[in-house]
Amino acid sequence: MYRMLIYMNNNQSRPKWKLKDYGLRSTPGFVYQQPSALRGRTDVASVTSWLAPIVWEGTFDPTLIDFMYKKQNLTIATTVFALGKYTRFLKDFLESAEQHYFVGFRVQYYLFTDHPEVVPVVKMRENHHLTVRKVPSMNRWQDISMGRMDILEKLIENELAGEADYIFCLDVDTQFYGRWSVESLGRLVGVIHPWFFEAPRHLFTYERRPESLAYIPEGEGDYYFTGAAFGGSLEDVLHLTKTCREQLNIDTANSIEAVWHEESHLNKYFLYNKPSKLLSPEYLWRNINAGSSQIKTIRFSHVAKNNAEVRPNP
Ligand code: 5GW
Ligand code: MN
Repeated sequence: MYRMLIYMNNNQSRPKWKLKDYGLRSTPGFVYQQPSALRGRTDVASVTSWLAPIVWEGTFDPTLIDFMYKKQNLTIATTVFALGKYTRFLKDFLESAEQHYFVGFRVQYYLFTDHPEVVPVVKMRENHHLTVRKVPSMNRWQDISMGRMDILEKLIENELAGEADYIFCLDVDTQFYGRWSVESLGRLVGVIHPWFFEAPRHLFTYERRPESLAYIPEGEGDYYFTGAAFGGSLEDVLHLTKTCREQLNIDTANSIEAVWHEESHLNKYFLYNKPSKLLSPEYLWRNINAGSSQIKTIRFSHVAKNNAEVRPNP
């Protein structure tokens, strides 16, 4: 009896969001272009110093990876927040996502808004679903930063187990212009910020005051990551959101606000919890009209916005 109780407890304490991982399997007879041990992109790095891939156009074969991931029957949860006047971005965000985002795979969007009545009706592909959740209005940056991490943590912890395999958290003032799909999946995924991919680390806008828990000392730092897109497995993103939320809370209690809010905390997190995959700035570009020789395709980009017009008055 005693043993049986222990057994049952152990059984119940198994992580409920365990990542499906059957490896990547191909099939005899499935033909695709031969990968090369010699040729690849030479103008960009496609691997970090801790051997995580950096995804750029030309580093993966979409035909092959789509074929292998189809066998895994995955669901990708995707969160987006649209509070106040940011609801104006929803139509282009959702319509373009339905053109380019995980086409052929199961997607469950969770949209958090204080104005559910103005959410546009967008035709969803088969296997893509949108859930709208009402949240209280928040006006201050600090509340939105904190609120996002808190809501994400609760969503993963309480609702996503068994419902999704991976999650991405995206800004809404954005649009998709090209494929964003299974090549982006990994345990912990960060996107290199489009303004800093060419910059030395001392120019990164990390938090430099030791009083903040987002503090990164001079001489440290790998990349500068955007706060506008991150993701990974439920388990890893839960740990990320929990950590960032706790550290944002402690900073607030100490009356300090990190220079770039949750983006600063995210950068601190990624420095000491190395992402297993990095997405190049193709996965969050500055603006569709901006060019750069290394960016062969723009997949997702911030759209131009007038901050004074869309942000609440402080
Ligand atoms: C943003 C800045 C100051 C005060 C409020 C906001 C705000 C952010 C808002 O009023 N409504 C809102 O939905 N957001 C969410 O936070 C959106 O999903 C938005 O994409 C995300 C990050 O804010 P952004 O896009 O203004 O930040 P940047 O650094 O991309 O310009
Ligand atoms: Mn944004």
